[in-house]
Amino acid sequence: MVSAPELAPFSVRYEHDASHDAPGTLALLQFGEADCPGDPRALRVPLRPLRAAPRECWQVDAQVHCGREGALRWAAGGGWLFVALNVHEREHGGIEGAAEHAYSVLCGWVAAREERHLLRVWNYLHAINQGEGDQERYRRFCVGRARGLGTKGITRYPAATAIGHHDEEGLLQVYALCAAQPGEALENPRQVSAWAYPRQYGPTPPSFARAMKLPNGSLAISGTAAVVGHASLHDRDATAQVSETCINLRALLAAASLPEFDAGSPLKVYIRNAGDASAIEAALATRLGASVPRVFLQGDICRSELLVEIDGWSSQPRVRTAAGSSRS
Ligand code: 3EB
Repeated sequence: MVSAPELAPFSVRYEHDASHDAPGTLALLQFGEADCPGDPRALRVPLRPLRAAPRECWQVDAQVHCGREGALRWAAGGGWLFVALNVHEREHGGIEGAAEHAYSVLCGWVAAREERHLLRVWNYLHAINQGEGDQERYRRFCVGRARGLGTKGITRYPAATAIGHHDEEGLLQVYALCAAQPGEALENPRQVSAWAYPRQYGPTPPSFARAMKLPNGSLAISGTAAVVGHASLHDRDATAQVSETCINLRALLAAASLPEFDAGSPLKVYIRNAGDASAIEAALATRLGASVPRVFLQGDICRSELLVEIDGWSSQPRVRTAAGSSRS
């Protein structure tokens, strides 16, 4: 038997003037900026920042190789892999076909690599809430995603985010973090697992875990909203949804035995209505330490009654003290 390879240190941070050619850069996510066609690691994310937005840098302490294969772009180093794909719905008969295609290409490609464990995925699709009932585009996306994941034999779901963008019509962007060692999927004790949602939310439940403990001990946190059990709470009340979301996030940190968010916990805050941004920013300021890095992006949440969603990272502190984990 071949033993699992050692992984190099991996970290995520926000930085305003980050460059894709800094040593060890695995990915550089640029929110709403002009495309950067030169380097496969510099990915334009089709979401509009609502405040001055830094870039999100994924960094490894290792040499990085990168390239493209068809529509797919990738970078790998130290046992970690960034992979991304933009798919156009018109080439796949709609969002369901586009999602199936994106996942089957991505999973097929990843399965052949040393970094074959799909840990964390982001999905940005156009007009996510358009369509009624089971025809709603998010629900069709879920059907196609499950089919794309299923055909390649994935049974352990990655952590994920699925958000609606207002950029190019028909553009589906999927990007992911993979590694040469598996992670540990975690569920939220306050929430029904998404893959076990009842039928009322669509024909195929969403294929994601609430969080993924990465092989380095950090936590990749899925998009988290004001969902308790399987119900959305606080209809049309953005401030109350922020509070509920923060309670959900804390429950997830506790389940992972991680302390409070701190400077090593960059968060992305997706806001449906730009007009709610100030209220959401203020509500968050009372619930998160000032050192917690956050970006505010305009994004539609997959249920139309939800106004805000948060995803992010929480890194394992290097030295753990009793005091460090006892704040509540
Ligand atoms: C929820 O709790 C909110 O379909 O990949 C959050 C994170 C949500 C990921 C996905 C959906 C997804 O159901 C929505």
